[in-house]
This record gives sequence, C-alpha cells and structure tokens, in this order.
Amino acid sequence: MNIIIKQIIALYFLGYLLFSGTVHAQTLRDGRTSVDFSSNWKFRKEADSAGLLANQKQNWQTVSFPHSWNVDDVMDDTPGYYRGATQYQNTIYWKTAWKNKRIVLHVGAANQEAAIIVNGKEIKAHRGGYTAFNVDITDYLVRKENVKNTVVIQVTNRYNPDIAPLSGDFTFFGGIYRKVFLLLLDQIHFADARYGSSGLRVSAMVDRQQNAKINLDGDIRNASVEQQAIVIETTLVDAEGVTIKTVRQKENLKPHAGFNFRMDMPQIELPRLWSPDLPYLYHLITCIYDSKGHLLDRLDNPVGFRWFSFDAEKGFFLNGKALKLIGASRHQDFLGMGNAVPKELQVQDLVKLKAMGGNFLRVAHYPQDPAILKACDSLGILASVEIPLVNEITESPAFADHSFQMQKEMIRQYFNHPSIIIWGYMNEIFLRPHFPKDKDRQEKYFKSVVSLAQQLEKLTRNEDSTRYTMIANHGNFDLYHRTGLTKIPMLVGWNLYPGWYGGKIADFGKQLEHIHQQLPDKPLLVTEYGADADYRIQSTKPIRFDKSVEYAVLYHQGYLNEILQKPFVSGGAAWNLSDFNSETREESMPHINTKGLLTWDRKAKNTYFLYQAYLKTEPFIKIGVTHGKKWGVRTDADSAQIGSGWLQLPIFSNADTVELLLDGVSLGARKPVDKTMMWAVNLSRGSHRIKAVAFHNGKLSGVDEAILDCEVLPYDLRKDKDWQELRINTGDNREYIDSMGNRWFPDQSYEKGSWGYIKGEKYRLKNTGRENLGTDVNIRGTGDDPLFQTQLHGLESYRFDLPNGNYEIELFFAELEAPNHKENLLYDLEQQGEKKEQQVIDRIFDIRIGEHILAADINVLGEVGEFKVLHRKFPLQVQGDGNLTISFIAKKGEPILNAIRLKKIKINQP
Ligand code: GCB
Repeated sequence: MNIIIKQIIALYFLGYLLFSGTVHAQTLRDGRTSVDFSSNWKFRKEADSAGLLANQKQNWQTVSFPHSWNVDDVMDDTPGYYRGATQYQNTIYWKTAWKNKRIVLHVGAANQEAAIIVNGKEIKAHRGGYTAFNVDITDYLVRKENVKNTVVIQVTNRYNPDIAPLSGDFTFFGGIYRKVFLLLLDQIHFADARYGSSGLRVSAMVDRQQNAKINLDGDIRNASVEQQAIVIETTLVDAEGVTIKTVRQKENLKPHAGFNFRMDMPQIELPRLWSPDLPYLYHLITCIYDSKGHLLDRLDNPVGFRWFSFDAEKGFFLNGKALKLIGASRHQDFLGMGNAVPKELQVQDLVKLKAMGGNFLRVAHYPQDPAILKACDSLGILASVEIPLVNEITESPAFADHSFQMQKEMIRQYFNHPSIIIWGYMNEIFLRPHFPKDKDRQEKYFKSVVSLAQQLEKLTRNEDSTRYTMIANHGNFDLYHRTGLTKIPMLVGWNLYPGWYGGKIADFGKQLEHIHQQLPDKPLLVTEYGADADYRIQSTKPIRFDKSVEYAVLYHQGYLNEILQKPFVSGGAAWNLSDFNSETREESMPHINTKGLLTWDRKAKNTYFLYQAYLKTEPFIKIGVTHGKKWGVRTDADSAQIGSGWLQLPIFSNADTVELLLDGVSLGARKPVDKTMMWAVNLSRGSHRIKAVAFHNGKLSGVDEAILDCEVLPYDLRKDKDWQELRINTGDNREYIDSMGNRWFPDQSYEKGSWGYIKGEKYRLKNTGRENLGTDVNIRGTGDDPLFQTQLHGLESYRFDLPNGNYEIELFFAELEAPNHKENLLYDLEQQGEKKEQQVIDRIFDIRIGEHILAADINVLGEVGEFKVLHRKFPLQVQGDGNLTISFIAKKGEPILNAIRLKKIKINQP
C-alpha cells in the first residue's frame, strides 16, 4: 500500500470515529475527508422584519438537508409564499481526537441570506442563495471532550433590494437546500474562505496540434503557528487509472497565513480529447505533503482536454469541428420538493438531456448543484452558468458588490469543470426598466446597468480568460443595442418568443437575421425559446397561447429548423428542460411555467420526443403519449361508423418512411415532415394495438408499439349505444384531461340529431394580445383550472338528442368576469400596460327543463365568489321525444356554463 492510500484510510477512520449523534456518514469529497452534517436539524420560522409571524412563532420541526420551507405554500391559492427569517439549529460534540484538526463548515446553498452562529457568536454572514460557502468554526467550538456546541444557521429569503435576483419568473424557495458538510482538515490545507471553492483552479489547455498543458493556481492556508515546508504534488491520471505525469513543487509557508501558488504541468503529449461524443475525463490529484512526507490535503479534479471557439459567421467549434449547440435551459426545482432536490434525482435531468440528443445545458438563471456540472463533465454536455441578475438591478454599491461576489463565487467554485464554456451574468436585464415615467432618469438607470455589466465583464475575464462571457437579452433588440449592452460580452444570448408571446413562429428566423445583420461580429446563441405545453391539454386545431402540447410541437419544429439551418446561430437552448415553479404565475397550471419538454416530475411530453427525433443520430421512432386514462376519438356528422372516430396520432421519427399497423393491418407508409406525423387513425371504442415501423434508406430502422385504449365522443347519442358518459369542456376547442385522468372533449354548437350549445359565445380574455381561450386567472379550490378557465356565456340552452331513459347531469360554473389581483405577466410583452379594471358582473339565472325549474336564481358570485367553481348535479328522466334541452334563463346579466357532464344511468327499452 502506498503512502497516499494509507493516509486516506487513516483520515477516513479518524472521521468515522469522531462523529456521533447528529453528525453522520463520512465521505470523501473531492478526495478530502468530510462528514455529512445534514441530518437532525431543528428548524423554525421566525417573526420577520414586518412582524408577520410575531404572534404565531412556529414550533421546532426536525429536518434534514436538502430542505425548503416553501414546498407547500407556493402551490396554495393564496398569492405569495413565506419570505422571511428562519432558524436551523444543531449540535456538535467535540472530541479530543480533533485536537489537531480544523473543522470547516461547508454549506452547499442557503437561500438567500445566511448567518452562522456558533455557541452564540455570529462568525459568518453569506449573501446569495445559489453558491456554497465555507467557514472555519474550530476556534468557536468549546474544545473539551463530549462538550455540546450549538450551531445555528439563520436563513432568510426576504426581499432584499441589494441582492439579486430582485424579480424573476421563478420561485425564490427559502431553505438550506443543498447539503451541509464538516470538512476535517489538517492545519495546512487548500482553502478559499472568501469564495467558497476548494481553493484550487485547474486550467487544462490543448492546442490544435494537441499539445496540452495544465496550469494550477491554488490557495493554501497554514493555520498552525509554525513556519512549514511543504511539497505540492500533482498527478494526472487517465480514465483507466494509469498515471500520465506527476510534478512536484516545494514551498515554505509562513505561520498563520495564506499562500498562493502557481504550478505547471507542461507537455502532455497527444491527450485524448473531451467532446460530447466521447467525454474522456482524466483526473488530476493534487496533494500537499509535509516535510516528512505525510499527506496533509488532497483534491481530485476532473480534467477534459478540449478547445473551443465561437465565430459570428460560422457558429461554435469544438476541437476544430463545427458543432451546433442544442439543448435546454434548466431550473432546479422538482414537484413536491421545491429546490430541495436530492442530487441523485437532479443528475437524472442530465441523463434525460443526453438521451434527448442534447449537447448543451444553460444552467439558468443561477448556479446549480455542482453535481449538475459533474454530470455535464461525464456525460459530455457543454454548459453555460450564470448569476441571477434577472430583469432589473438596484443602483446601489451594495447590489454591485454582491453581484461581484456572486460572480467570483460561481467562477471559483465551478472553474474546474471542463464542460463549462460560458460564464453569464445578466438575463433580460432591461425587462423591467426602472423609472418608466421619467425618461431622463431612465436613461441614467440604463447607464448604471451598462456600467455594472462592464465591471462584471472585466471581473469575469480577469478570473478566467479561457471561457466566453455572455449576457442573455430579451427580444427588444433596439434597447440592448442602443444602450451598448450588446457590445460588452463576448457572446450575446437572445431569449426569443415570436409565435408565443406575440407574432408568428415564422418571425423567429427574421428576427435572427436582423440581429445578425446589426451585430455581424458578435457570436449569437439562442438562450431561450419556448411555448407553454400543459401536458393535460390537447388540441387538434392548435393555436398560439392555447397551451396545448400540439402547439408547442409546431413551435419547437419551427424554431429547431431555423437554429439548425442558420450557420451563424451557434446554438439554442429550449426554455425549459422541465416545467418549473413560478409562484406568481397563474396560467393553465397556476404557479407553474409549463414550457418544459418534461413535466415538473420529469415525464416526457411529446415535445421531448420531437427533440429526440431531430437530434438523435441513431434511428428513432416513437408513438406520442397522452396523459389521459384513454385516448379520445371523435365522431362527427360525416363518420360512417357508429362507435368509432378519428384520432390524430402523433408519431416522431428521424426515419424517412414510417408504416403504421393497426391491430396487425397496415395503414400504409408515409414520410414524416419535420420528424413528425399527425396520422389520422380511425379507431373504435376499446383497445387497439398500434405499431409504427420505421424505414431508413430502404432498411428497417426501428419499431415502436403502443396500446391505444380509446374513448369515443359520440356525435349521435341515439345510434351509438355504448357510450356511458359525455364530458364537455364548454366554451373550449381543446381537450382536457382532469385530475382523475378523465378526458373532457371540446364543445360544439348544437346540430340536429347530436348535441351542443344553442346560442352563446366562448369567453375570451379582453384587452390582451392573446388568442387566449379563457381567463388566465387561478380558479381557486381546484386543480383542474383549464376546465373552468373557459366558459360559454349568454347561452340559451344546451341540448342533447338522446334515447329515453334516466340520466344524471352535472353543471359547473365559475365567475370569470371579476376584478383580480393578478399582475400582467412581464414576459408577455404584448400585454404591457393594457390591463384595465374588470367590472364585477352581476348575474342571476334559472336553469330549466321545459317548464320544470331545475335550479332557481343561480348566482355564482353570491354563492361561491369569483374564480371558484359552483357545481350542481341533477337526476333526470328523458321521455317522449328524447330531447334533453337544458335552458338557461337570464334574470340579471348573462348566464354562463363552464363544463357539463352527462351520465347515462338507464335506457328505456323501446
Ligand atoms: C423569459 C425569462 C424566463 C421566463 C421565460 C418565460 O424570457 O428569461 O425566466 O421563464 O421567459 O417562460 O416567459
């Protein structure tokens, strides 16, 4: 056993013996000894500065990290979430064996301001919720065997005008949402007390001739009272564990001092290169030894040799070859966990991005778990990382200082990841320009932003000359251009949404051309583009802003075509890899931004399969998915058959031809257009086996099969004897799958022999540029908002032509014409400034069948209030002419109807 291994084992056992009680499992982090200190913390919320909780101080809860206190309140119907002070408490029992150790507390992330208090003394304050920090707590511990030491971490996610982000389309979950460790270090160790990194920066460089070298820049701390002679040794090991090269350097450390060293490992010949196809990783093991050869500290860093460049005309190049960067941006939250997501689960996102064919990740809008970058290194995903300067700034020296600190922390903590190619520092910083009513003052504000950008740019280039710098802007090109912001970074990112927040999908290409023309020397990346895709909404006639997955598929096709075809576009990052929480949003899924290619719990939507079809180099064929218990097929007046109808079946493939077989019978072969086919298949009620067979260059390239369990929406309720229930999403052209998995079908106006509404109009949001299908306000008390956000108003009746028998009818109403607290969505540029006060609508109506009053004086507002569902259910008998006409008789205002369900109970035998 060599000396290094012996030392590691000794350190390992030492750590194991020292900790008990609240301090748990011992691990090696980056090669050094650390102890997981994430369990058994006591937690409680405190009164915040506004005294909000003064009368209701919370009881202590036991929690472990990762932890967030906003998991539930961001999802409730009350706007806002707890943004205030909290406290975490734990204990450490000191052991004599620690005598010669430094105990460094490492906090992975605490959003947003944290104070570390040991035995009543505050020893560290940290600002910024997305990077780690270290604090040496040794001198504050009572160093007596088994004596209890109290560690308190105060954390608040209050609004603080001096800390970014000030606003944003994401939730600022409070908590210590990454793990906390105790590092057990020698008196001499790698250290970075200021920026929370390990203290070692590794630059691996390789040129076109494949001559490689590694430069090290490190900080060592000597905490002892003696001068010390040390040896720094660094060894490059390949992926198979073979040592490639070792270099050593002697240094003398002054007592009680920090020390910076530089060290070079030159002439590494013909290393294997790192790339998305072959992410070959070496390891660099860097150790400090004392003069007797005892190991004092050890760091293990990945090394990937690659070179890259961005060209304004030709795009991105990796290792001398053109490579289109394609992937997604990522937020870090997950269904039911907020930001407190175990890293094993987070890493799965990268596995999914890779499986999608992606080679690029925009870590947006803030630094994320180091495990994400580790996964990028090992999976071969190029990455950009940025700090959360989003939408706006505060023109204060404190805001600037905190931004500089964040940028330095980010660069130093993530520096050693070969996957990182870009450091970013602003996102859509002119989205929320201050002083809208004072143009002169506003110009000054713009200048402050530009000056801050210049300082951040300089800082970034000083910190790291090997990566590109980037600012991501929104579509208001002229503003960014005229103020000079586009000149500052090496690369400009554009978040473009034509065809979503306004305009047409086809405008995207023109916008790109325009930007390129205006900035011919600036490399360009599409840092965002996306469309809401609520996985519960389907449409056979997708339109902008309907939030259907089908519209999102069209949108992404249009964008991908442009990004892939235009050489000057370095690449694109879809917004977003998965749905994410944005507490203030109230769209079809309140509090969620549904632009993800994956759902919030990371299930693939059809848009994800589209990307696979576009990006995968190996053959790909996939029948799309639906979220419902069953697929919905619709009959219409022309359908010859009863009990069957048409389904637009989505199929995604990169093959040139696909043959479809229904229950073993071929339906023929077709060519996918833009990797997609919406194949109209006639299906009868019940289960069918569908098989898609792909052929490429005349050869079988893949097969996908699925069982389609079909529910038929009958056109003729008399001839079709087998329907049980009719669910209609009134006032809506879309299908909606409710929280029970049941499908609600689009509405239709009545036709003889069928069913539908008589008179009445579909509710539309007024005063907006949206082709919206209803309100975008949260319907309280339900998870099925899209069903109730649409509505028929002014209807005279709803009629079903039925066989005689017994039925049950359910009617759902929600008042949508009422003032709401909702602010315009900032990102929806077409909506800006348009908001008008909505009037309270007074409406009262009766519901009748013939002369029979089913319900009198329905007053939705009076009974349940606005944006809430009133539900009525009635048993009914249909006799005589088999026509069920439910009439809505206005007494005040117009009657409304948001959804209707008809259930068959018993049919009379003729
Ligand atoms: C943007 C923002 C991002 C939003 C996105 C959206 O431009 O940068 O934070 O989430 O648009 O979905 O509107």
